[in-house]
Amino acid sequence: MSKKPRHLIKTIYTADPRAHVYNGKIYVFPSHDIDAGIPEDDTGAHFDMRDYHVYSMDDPEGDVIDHGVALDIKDVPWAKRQMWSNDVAHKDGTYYMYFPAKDDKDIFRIGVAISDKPEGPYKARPKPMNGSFSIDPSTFRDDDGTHYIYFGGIWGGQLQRYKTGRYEDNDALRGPEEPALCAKVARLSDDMLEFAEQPRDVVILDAYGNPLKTKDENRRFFEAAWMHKYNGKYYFSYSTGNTHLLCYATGDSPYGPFIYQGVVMTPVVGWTTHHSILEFKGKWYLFHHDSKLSGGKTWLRSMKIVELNYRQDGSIETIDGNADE
Ligand code: FUB
Repeated sequence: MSKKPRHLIKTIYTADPRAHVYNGKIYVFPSHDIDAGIPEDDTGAHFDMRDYHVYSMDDPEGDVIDHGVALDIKDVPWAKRQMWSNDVAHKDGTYYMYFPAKDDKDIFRIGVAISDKPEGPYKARPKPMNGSFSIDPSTFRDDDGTHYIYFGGIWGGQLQRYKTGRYEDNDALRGPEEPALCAKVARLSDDMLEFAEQPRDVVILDAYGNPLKTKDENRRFFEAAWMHKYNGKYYFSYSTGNTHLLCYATGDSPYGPFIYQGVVMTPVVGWTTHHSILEFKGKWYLFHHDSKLSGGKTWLRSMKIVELNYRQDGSIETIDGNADE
């Protein structure tokens, strides 16, 4: 594969691709961007998505199959709007889709929908996960079979409303010198339907062992949490949001703490950047998105793939987010 990103789908707009290997194929679970005619604002109201498609490919260079609508908001009893970035986990022949949406109080919650096939269709549970909040759930299965869920996003993702440990209708972030808000991680219950524990902070430290500060906008977590493992190390990667970088930090446990390492991808066209990292047949790939095909419209993005390389010391070579196909 060329070192330049390639678009995966040009028929509809797709964003936030989360990729996994199931049954020897790559399955991609993106958001489905639409033009809902809602003006752009800091709460992300212009991202008014209403369903999810699932895609598969036999290999990273191959044709991309669109399996159609796997879950529609009209079939989710508790969800009112904004189906943002989702992800899927597999256990004992069942596939579990985790997805955020706003409820009737305009608060993001995370729901679960179930299928016996990765491509769906998925049947939503009647209520969101107990104690769930914010956005961008992603799943990680460790080598011992334990499943974890990572989630969270500041600004429109509402994570700041939980900064005291409980919900407050207050969107102020912490002060610039205070530790930045963290993504969250929780082990999933044996039945995969709930948190098995109170979600914990995914703490990112600088090289001196200090938590990154709120003012450190080029390095602190904003949204798009993703976990992968390489050579026995845990790699936590994420978007810095308003500084438009995909960054990563490494640690010795799925809970962290993680030490900041660097940039996975420089800014793409469009405000958001969001990704997943996948190994397939011994090579590594970054799935991501940009807004090139829509002429830069933030809310109309298209998913892409590019090869990702590690150096000898385990660091990731930074990818140019603006390279042409
Ligand atoms: O797709 C809507 C939101 O945009 C996602 O939840 C964020 O991560 C950003 O990509």
